[in-house]
Amino acid sequence: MTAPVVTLLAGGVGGAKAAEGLQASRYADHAAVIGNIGDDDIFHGLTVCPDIDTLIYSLSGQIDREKGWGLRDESYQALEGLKAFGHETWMTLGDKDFATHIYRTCALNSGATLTEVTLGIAQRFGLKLPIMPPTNDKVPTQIHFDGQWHSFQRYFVQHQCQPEIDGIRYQGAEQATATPEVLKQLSNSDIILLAPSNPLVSIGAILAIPQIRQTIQNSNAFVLAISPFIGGQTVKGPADRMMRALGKAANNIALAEHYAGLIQGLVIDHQDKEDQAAIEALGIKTYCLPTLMQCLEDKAQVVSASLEWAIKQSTTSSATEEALL
Ligand code: FO1
Repeated sequence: MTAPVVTLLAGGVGGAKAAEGLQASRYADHAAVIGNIGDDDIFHGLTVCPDIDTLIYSLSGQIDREKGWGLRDESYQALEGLKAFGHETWMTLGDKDFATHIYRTCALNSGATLTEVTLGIAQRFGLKLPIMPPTNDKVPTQIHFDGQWHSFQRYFVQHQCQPEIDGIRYQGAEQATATPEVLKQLSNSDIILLAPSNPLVSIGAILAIPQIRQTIQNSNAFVLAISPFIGGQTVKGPADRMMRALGKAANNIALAEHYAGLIQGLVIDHQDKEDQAAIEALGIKTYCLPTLMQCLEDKAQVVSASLEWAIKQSTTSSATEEALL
Protein backbone atom coordinates (compact mmCIF):
# COMPACT_ATOMS: atom_id res chain seq x y z
CA MET A 1 0.00 0.00 0.00
CA THR A 2 1.60 3.32 -1.02
CA ALA A 3 0.98 6.40 1.16
CA PRO A 4 -2.18 5.19 2.92
CA VAL A 5 -4.88 7.74 3.62
CA VAL A 6 -5.48 7.83 7.38
CA THR A 7 -8.45 9.37 9.20
CA LEU A 8 -8.44 9.81 12.95
CA LEU A 9 -11.68 10.22 14.94
CA ALA A 10 -10.80 12.15 18.08
CA GLY A 11 -12.18 13.76 21.20
CA GLY A 12 -10.29 16.23 23.39
CA VAL A 13 -7.29 15.35 25.53
CA GLY A 14 -6.86 11.62 24.56
CA GLY A 15 -7.73 12.48 20.97
CA ALA A 16 -5.15 15.26 20.85
CA LYS A 17 -2.42 12.85 21.99
CA ALA A 18 -3.20 10.54 19.08
CA ALA A 19 -3.45 13.53 16.71
CA GLU A 20 -0.01 14.72 17.81
CA GLY A 21 1.34 11.22 17.24
CA LEU A 22 -0.23 11.19 13.78
CA GLN A 23 1.17 14.64 12.96
CA ALA A 24 4.66 13.44 13.95
CA SER A 25 4.35 10.20 11.95
CA ARG A 26 5.23 9.45 8.34
CA TYR A 27 1.47 9.22 7.61
CA ALA A 28 0.79 12.92 8.32
CA ASP A 29 0.78 14.14 4.69
CA HIS A 30 -2.19 11.96 3.80
CA ALA A 31 -4.13 12.23 7.06
CA ALA A 32 -7.04 14.19 8.52
CA VAL A 33 -8.73 14.41 11.92
CA ILE A 34 -12.48 14.42 12.55
CA GLY A 35 -13.04 16.09 15.94
CA ASN A 36 -15.93 15.73 18.36
CA ILE A 37 -18.35 18.66 18.53
CA GLY A 38 -20.81 17.14 21.02
CA ASP A 39 -19.05 19.06 23.82
CA ASP A 40 -19.69 22.42 22.15
CA ASP A 41 -21.57 25.00 24.16
CA ILE A 42 -22.41 28.69 24.34
CA PHE A 43 -20.70 30.83 27.01
CA HIS A 44 -21.19 34.61 27.25
CA GLY A 45 -22.95 34.47 23.87
CA LEU A 46 -19.93 32.81 22.21
CA THR A 47 -19.71 29.39 20.55
CA VAL A 48 -17.02 27.33 22.27
CA CYS A 49 -15.79 24.05 20.68
CA PRO A 50 -13.57 22.58 23.43
CA ASP A 51 -12.46 19.38 21.66
CA ILE A 52 -11.73 21.07 18.32
CA ASP A 53 -9.75 23.78 20.14
CA THR A 54 -7.88 21.21 22.25
CA LEU A 55 -6.85 19.48 19.00
CA ILE A 56 -5.74 22.73 17.35
CA TYR A 57 -3.93 24.11 20.40
CA SER A 58 -2.17 20.76 20.99
CA LEU A 59 -1.09 20.30 17.39
CA SER A 60 0.25 23.87 17.24
CA GLY A 61 2.21 23.34 20.48
CA GLN A 62 0.32 26.18 22.16
CA ILE A 63 -1.75 24.06 24.56
CA ASP A 64 -1.39 24.44 28.32
CA ARG A 65 0.29 21.05 28.81
CA GLU A 66 -0.43 20.88 32.53
CA LYS A 67 -4.20 21.29 32.13
CA GLY A 68 -4.44 19.55 28.75
CA TRP A 69 -6.80 22.25 27.44
CA GLY A 70 -6.69 26.02 26.85
CA LEU A 71 -3.72 28.09 25.73
CA ARG A 72 -0.49 28.34 27.71
CA ASP A 73 0.52 31.59 29.45
CA GLU A 74 -3.12 32.66 29.79
CA SER A 75 -4.62 35.52 31.81
CA TYR A 76 -8.25 35.74 32.90
CA GLN A 77 -9.16 39.42 32.97
CA ALA A 78 -12.13 39.15 30.59
CA LEU A 79 -13.57 36.33 32.73
CA GLU A 80 -13.07 38.41 35.91
CA GLY A 81 -14.91 41.29 34.21
CA LEU A 82 -17.79 39.00 33.24
CA LYS A 83 -17.94 37.65 36.81
CA ALA A 84 -18.36 41.23 38.06
CA PHE A 85 -21.37 41.50 35.74
CA GLY A 86 -22.83 38.41 37.42
CA HIS A 87 -22.07 35.88 34.66
CA GLU A 88 -21.46 32.23 35.58
CA THR A 89 -17.70 31.69 35.19
CA TRP A 90 -17.14 28.01 36.00
CA MET A 91 -15.95 27.43 32.43
CA THR A 92 -12.44 28.88 32.64
CA LEU A 93 -11.98 30.80 29.40
CA GLY A 94 -8.68 32.64 29.12
CA ASP A 95 -8.16 36.02 27.44
CA LYS A 96 -6.26 34.56 24.48
CA ASP A 97 -8.77 31.71 24.18
CA PHE A 98 -11.59 34.29 24.01
CA ALA A 99 -10.16 35.52 20.68
CA THR A 100 -10.80 32.07 19.17
CA HIS A 101 -14.42 32.05 20.39
CA ILE A 102 -15.06 35.63 19.26
CA TYR A 103 -13.60 34.85 15.80
CA ARG A 104 -15.67 31.65 15.55
CA THR A 105 -18.91 33.31 16.66
CA CYS A 106 -18.48 36.32 14.31
CA ALA A 107 -17.75 34.02 11.36
CA LEU A 108 -20.71 31.75 12.13
CA ASN A 109 -22.97 34.81 12.50
CA SER A 110 -21.78 36.01 9.07
CA GLY A 111 -22.93 32.72 7.54
CA ALA A 112 -19.70 30.67 7.49
CA THR A 113 -20.03 26.96 8.24
CA LEU A 114 -18.33 25.34 11.24
CA THR A 115 -16.10 23.50 8.72
CA GLU A 116 -14.94 26.83 7.22
CA VAL A 117 -14.47 28.43 10.64
CA THR A 118 -12.47 25.45 11.94
CA LEU A 119 -10.23 25.65 8.88
CA GLY A 120 -9.71 29.37 9.57
CA ILE A 121 -8.70 28.68 13.19
CA ALA A 122 -6.41 25.80 12.19
CA GLN A 123 -4.72 28.05 9.60
CA ARG A 124 -4.28 30.87 12.15
CA PHE A 125 -2.46 28.32 14.37
CA GLY A 126 -0.31 27.14 11.44
CA LEU A 127 -1.64 23.58 11.11
CA LYS A 128 -1.19 21.47 7.98
CA LEU A 129 -3.14 18.46 9.28
CA PRO A 130 -6.83 19.08 8.39
CA ILE A 131 -9.20 19.24 11.38
CA MET A 132 -12.84 18.69 10.45
CA PRO A 133 -16.08 18.78 12.43
CA PRO A 134 -18.25 15.79 11.46
CA THR A 135 -21.24 18.00 10.67
CA ASN A 136 -22.11 21.68 10.37
CA ASP A 137 -25.28 21.00 12.37
CA LYS A 138 -25.58 21.30 16.15
CA VAL A 139 -25.32 17.94 17.96
CA PRO A 140 -24.98 18.69 21.69
CA THR A 141 -24.31 15.70 23.94
CA GLN A 142 -26.45 15.76 27.06
CA ILE A 143 -25.98 13.92 30.33
CA HIS A 144 -28.82 12.81 32.61
CA PHE A 145 -28.35 13.15 36.36
CA ASP A 146 -30.41 14.36 39.32
CA GLY A 147 -33.58 13.69 37.32
CA GLN A 148 -32.83 15.97 34.37
CA TRP A 149 -30.75 16.45 31.23
CA HIS A 150 -27.74 18.75 31.45
CA SER A 151 -25.22 20.03 28.92
CA PHE A 152 -21.98 18.06 28.74
CA GLN A 153 -19.87 20.96 30.02
CA ARG A 154 -22.16 21.46 33.03
CA TYR A 155 -21.57 17.80 33.95
CA PHE A 156 -17.87 17.78 33.10
CA VAL A 157 -16.66 21.17 34.29
CA GLN A 158 -19.23 22.64 36.67
CA HIS A 159 -19.99 19.34 38.42
CA GLN A 160 -16.48 17.87 37.88
CA CYS A 161 -18.02 14.55 36.65
CA GLN A 162 -19.14 13.84 40.24
CA PRO A 163 -22.88 13.12 39.78
CA GLU A 164 -24.07 9.55 39.25
CA ILE A 165 -25.27 9.59 35.67
CA ASP A 166 -28.05 7.48 34.23
CA GLY A 167 -28.21 8.51 30.59
CA ILE A 168 -26.40 10.06 27.65
CA ARG A 169 -28.09 11.45 24.54
CA TYR A 170 -26.75 12.99 21.35
CA GLN A 171 -29.32 15.67 20.58
CA GLY A 172 -29.89 16.27 16.90
CA ALA A 173 -27.40 13.60 15.82
CA GLU A 174 -30.02 11.37 14.15
CA GLN A 175 -31.08 14.24 11.87
CA ALA A 176 -27.60 15.71 11.36
CA THR A 177 -26.01 15.75 7.91
CA ALA A 178 -22.35 14.81 7.75
CA THR A 179 -20.28 17.31 5.75
CA PRO A 180 -19.30 16.38 2.17
CA GLU A 181 -15.64 16.87 3.18
CA VAL A 182 -15.91 14.30 5.97
CA LEU A 183 -17.82 11.76 3.84
CA LYS A 184 -15.20 12.06 1.08
CA GLN A 185 -12.36 11.74 3.60
CA LEU A 186 -13.88 8.60 5.16
CA SER A 187 -14.69 7.01 1.81
CA ASN A 188 -11.12 7.59 0.56
CA SER A 189 -9.49 6.27 3.74
CA ASP A 190 -7.30 3.19 3.87
CA ILE A 191 -7.22 3.28 7.65
CA ILE A 192 -9.73 4.78 10.08
CA LEU A 193 -8.38 5.09 13.59
CA LEU A 194 -10.56 5.72 16.66
CA ALA A 195 -8.42 7.62 19.18
CA PRO A 196 -8.18 6.53 22.83
CA SER A 197 -10.90 9.09 23.62
CA ASN A 198 -14.03 8.55 25.67
CA PRO A 199 -15.96 5.92 23.64
CA LEU A 200 -19.32 7.17 24.93
CA VAL A 201 -19.15 10.93 24.73
CA SER A 202 -16.26 11.70 22.36
CA ILE A 203 -16.13 8.96 19.74
CA GLY A 204 -19.77 8.09 20.56
CA ALA A 205 -20.96 11.58 19.64
CA ILE A 206 -19.26 11.39 16.22
CA LEU A 207 -20.58 7.88 15.52
CA ALA A 208 -24.09 8.93 16.60
CA ILE A 209 -24.43 10.70 13.23
CA PRO A 210 -25.89 7.87 11.11
CA GLN A 211 -24.16 8.93 7.85
CA ILE A 212 -20.77 8.80 9.59
CA ARG A 213 -21.28 5.35 11.08
CA GLN A 214 -22.67 3.98 7.79
CA THR A 215 -19.84 5.46 5.72
CA ILE A 216 -17.28 3.88 8.04
CA GLN A 217 -19.10 0.55 7.94
CA ASN A 218 -19.31 0.65 4.13
CA SER A 219 -15.73 1.78 3.58
CA ASN A 220 -12.95 -0.56 2.52
CA ALA A 221 -10.71 0.92 5.21
CA PHE A 222 -9.23 -1.13 8.02
CA VAL A 223 -10.94 0.35 11.08
CA LEU A 224 -9.16 0.13 14.41
CA ALA A 225 -9.31 1.73 17.83
CA ILE A 226 -6.67 2.40 20.44
CA SER A 227 -8.19 1.55 23.82
CA PRO A 228 -8.31 4.33 26.44
CA PHE A 229 -8.35 1.65 29.18
CA ILE A 230 -5.25 0.41 30.94
CA GLY A 231 -5.90 -2.08 33.72
CA GLY A 232 -9.60 -1.18 33.88
CA GLN A 233 -9.03 2.56 34.23
CA THR A 234 -8.69 5.55 31.94
CA VAL A 235 -5.55 7.66 32.09
CA LYS A 236 -7.65 10.84 32.27
CA GLY A 237 -11.34 11.70 32.18
CA PRO A 238 -14.53 9.99 33.30
CA ALA A 239 -14.86 7.24 30.64
CA ASP A 240 -14.37 4.43 33.20
CA ARG A 241 -16.98 5.82 35.60
CA MET A 242 -19.38 6.60 32.72
CA MET A 243 -19.08 3.05 31.36
CA ARG A 244 -19.81 1.61 34.81
CA ALA A 245 -22.69 4.04 35.40
CA LEU A 246 -24.31 2.78 32.20
CA GLY A 247 -23.94 -0.85 33.24
CA LYS A 248 -20.85 -1.65 31.18
CA ALA A 249 -17.45 -2.74 32.47
CA ALA A 250 -14.59 -0.26 32.10
CA ASN A 251 -12.22 -2.52 30.22
CA ASN A 252 -11.01 -3.55 26.77
CA ILE A 253 -13.52 -6.39 26.42
CA ALA A 254 -16.50 -4.08 27.08
CA LEU A 255 -14.94 -1.58 24.66
CA ALA A 256 -14.61 -4.29 21.99
CA GLU A 257 -18.29 -5.21 22.52
CA HIS A 258 -19.20 -1.51 22.28
CA TYR A 259 -17.31 -1.07 18.96
CA ALA A 260 -18.22 -4.53 17.57
CA GLY A 261 -19.50 -4.37 13.99
CA LEU A 262 -17.46 -1.24 13.35
CA ILE A 263 -13.82 -2.06 14.10
CA GLN A 264 -11.64 -4.85 12.79
CA GLY A 265 -8.75 -4.19 15.16
CA LEU A 266 -8.17 -3.06 18.73
CA VAL A 267 -4.86 -1.88 20.17
CA ILE A 268 -4.59 -2.58 23.90
CA ASP A 269 -1.94 -2.00 26.51
CA HIS A 270 0.63 -4.75 27.05
CA GLN A 271 -0.51 -4.95 30.70
CA ASP A 272 -3.90 -6.18 29.47
CA LYS A 273 -2.58 -9.04 27.34
CA GLU A 274 -4.97 -11.46 29.05
CA ASP A 275 -7.93 -9.65 27.35
CA GLN A 276 -6.72 -10.71 23.89
CA ALA A 277 -8.55 -14.06 23.63
CA ALA A 278 -11.94 -12.63 24.65
CA ILE A 279 -11.61 -9.75 22.17
CA GLU A 280 -10.54 -12.04 19.35
CA ALA A 281 -13.54 -14.26 20.12
CA LEU A 282 -15.64 -11.25 19.04
CA GLY A 283 -13.91 -11.34 15.64
CA ILE A 284 -11.66 -8.36 16.43
CA LYS A 285 -7.90 -8.65 15.96
CA THR A 286 -5.76 -7.32 18.78
CA TYR A 287 -2.34 -5.80 19.07
CA CYS A 288 -0.60 -5.28 22.44
CA LEU A 289 1.92 -2.55 23.06
CA PRO A 290 2.61 0.05 25.77
CA THR A 291 -0.17 2.58 25.05
CA LEU A 292 0.57 5.22 27.70
CA MET A 293 1.34 8.46 25.82
CA GLN A 294 3.23 10.95 27.94
CA CYS A 295 5.74 12.62 25.62
CA LEU A 296 5.73 13.28 21.88
CA GLU A 297 7.96 10.21 21.28
CA ASP A 298 5.36 7.98 23.03
CA LYS A 299 2.55 9.51 20.96
CA ALA A 300 4.40 9.04 17.66
CA GLN A 301 5.43 5.51 18.64
CA VAL A 302 1.93 4.35 19.67
CA VAL A 303 0.24 5.83 16.58
CA SER A 304 2.93 4.72 14.11
CA ALA A 305 3.06 1.18 15.51
CA SER A 306 -0.76 0.94 15.47
CA LEU A 307 -0.95 2.17 11.86
CA GLU A 308 1.85 -0.13 10.71
CA TRP A 309 0.05 -3.06 12.33
CA ALA A 310 -3.24 -1.98 10.65
CA ILE A 311 -1.54 -1.81 7.24
CA LYS A 312 -0.15 -5.30 7.75
CA GLN A 313 -3.59 -6.62 8.76
CA SER A 314 -5.35 -5.02 5.80
CA THR A 315 -2.79 -6.28 3.27
CA THR A 316 -2.95 -9.75 4.82
CA SER A 317 -6.76 -9.86 4.68
CA SER A 318 -6.93 -8.52 1.08
CA ALA A 319 -4.28 -11.06 0.02
CA THR A 320 -6.35 -13.78 1.73
CA GLU A 321 -9.52 -12.53 0.03
CA GLU A 322 -7.79 -12.51 -3.36
CA ALA A 323 -6.48 -16.02 -2.77
CA LEU A 324 -10.01 -17.18 -1.95
CA LEU A 325 -11.50 -15.71 -5.12
N1 FO1 B 1 -12.02 21.66 31.56
C1 FO1 B 1 -12.13 21.78 32.90
O1 FO1 B 1 -12.03 20.79 33.61
N2 FO1 B 1 -12.33 23.02 33.49
C2 FO1 B 1 -12.44 24.15 32.75
O2 FO1 B 1 -12.65 25.24 33.30
C3 FO1 B 1 -12.31 24.03 31.32
C4 FO1 B 1 -12.37 25.15 30.50
C5 FO1 B 1 -12.18 25.00 29.12
C6 FO1 B 1 -12.17 26.12 28.30
C7 FO1 B 1 -11.95 25.99 26.93
C8 FO1 B 1 -11.75 24.71 26.39
O3 FO1 B 1 -11.54 24.60 25.06
C9 FO1 B 1 -11.76 23.59 27.18
C10 FO1 B 1 -11.96 23.72 28.57
N3 FO1 B 1 -11.96 22.61 29.41
C11 FO1 B 1 -12.10 22.75 30.76
C12 FO1 B 1 -11.81 21.26 28.86
C13 FO1 B 1 -13.11 20.68 28.32
O4 FO1 B 1 -14.21 20.91 29.08
C14 FO1 B 1 -12.96 19.16 28.17
O5 FO1 B 1 -11.64 18.79 27.85
C15 FO1 B 1 -13.74 18.52 27.09
O6 FO1 B 1 -14.95 19.06 26.79
C16 FO1 B 1 -13.84 17.01 27.31
O7 FO1 B 1 -13.32 16.41 26.20
